[in-house]
Amino acid sequence: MSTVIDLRSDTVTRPTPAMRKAIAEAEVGDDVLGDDPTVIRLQETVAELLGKEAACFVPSGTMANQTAIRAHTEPGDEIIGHADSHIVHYETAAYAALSGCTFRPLSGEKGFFDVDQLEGAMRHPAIHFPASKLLWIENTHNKCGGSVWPTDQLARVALRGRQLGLKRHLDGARLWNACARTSLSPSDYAHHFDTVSCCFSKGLGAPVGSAVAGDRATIARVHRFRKMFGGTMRQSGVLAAAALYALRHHRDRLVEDHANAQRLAAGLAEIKGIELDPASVETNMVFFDVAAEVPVDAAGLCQRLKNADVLALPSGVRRIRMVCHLDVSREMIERTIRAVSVAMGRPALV
Ligand code: TLP
Repeated sequence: MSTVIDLRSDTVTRPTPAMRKAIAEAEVGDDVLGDDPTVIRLQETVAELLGKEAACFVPSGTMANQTAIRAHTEPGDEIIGHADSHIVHYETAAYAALSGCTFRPLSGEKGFFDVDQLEGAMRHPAIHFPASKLLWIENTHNKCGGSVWPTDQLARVALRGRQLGLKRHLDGARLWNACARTSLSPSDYAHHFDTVSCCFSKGLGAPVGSAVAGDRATIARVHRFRKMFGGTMRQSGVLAAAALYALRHHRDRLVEDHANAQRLAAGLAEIKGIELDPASVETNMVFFDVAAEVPVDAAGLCQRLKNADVLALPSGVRRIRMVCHLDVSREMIERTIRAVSVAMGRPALV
């Protein structure tokens, strides 16, 4: 019997038996009243890991980003970041709806930009303009390929942001993948930022949860806005226990996902009609294009793959994303390569 290979996202993982055991054994309390011991432990663990004073556990990456934006800004403020940031494409314009902010989009290969662009995007203080307030960096960068910011460039841009008086936030939904790629620690990245969001339910395999870390005063505001946005939970220690388990046991294995992504990219690149440079794959994501002359587009190819029990998501008219994670084995990668070959009308390689 063939099992479904789900490469739509690294969010699709299911808790392992050991994680479920940790969930079952979690000590809990009412976190609205601030007395869930497992949530407290998770928040302390995350703060320490990121080298920050405090952290706040939230239900999703979106809420992590949006509470951080709300904590740093006032209506009429502007966020400066890459045009393909997750908050631009996939968070329902919440920075505008919930915080009353605008977004100043910068371009740049792989989701990166440099100091001159940042300087050029700053608004002069005048009555007409929004106020430049928050520098936004995403690492790894999702829509731009799971790319990892070059460390010196990230340090340079973040430093200039501080000199220009900006608050600086890192969307670190996949910070763990960046660390696995570079061998830098989470705090090596986090110290360039005022706040960092990180996630337990993407590469790390927990069912639910993200966190925001920063200084005590800012995280107190994040706690307030989490409540306002409806994200403060009661006995959420059951979720925090899964996150703690994931942090402890699933970070080191991310290199396996990266190796699987490399193998997948190498295999797909051999298929005629697939456009993919394996060198573009830096972490757990593989993006490729279906060549213009192929008589099927991304949605059509994904449908054919679904019929073969391989799930992937279109990320453009001819672009497809596949994401490696905890529930994807090397054998599944080989099966995926064969399935794509067949779906493209090529004989399956054995
Ligand atoms: N990304 C999801 C989808 O929303 C696209 C995915 O499948 O990759 N920041 C980044 C960089 C993200 O990739 C995501 C989720 C989030 C924030 C939001 O996290 P959630 O889905 O937990 O709200």
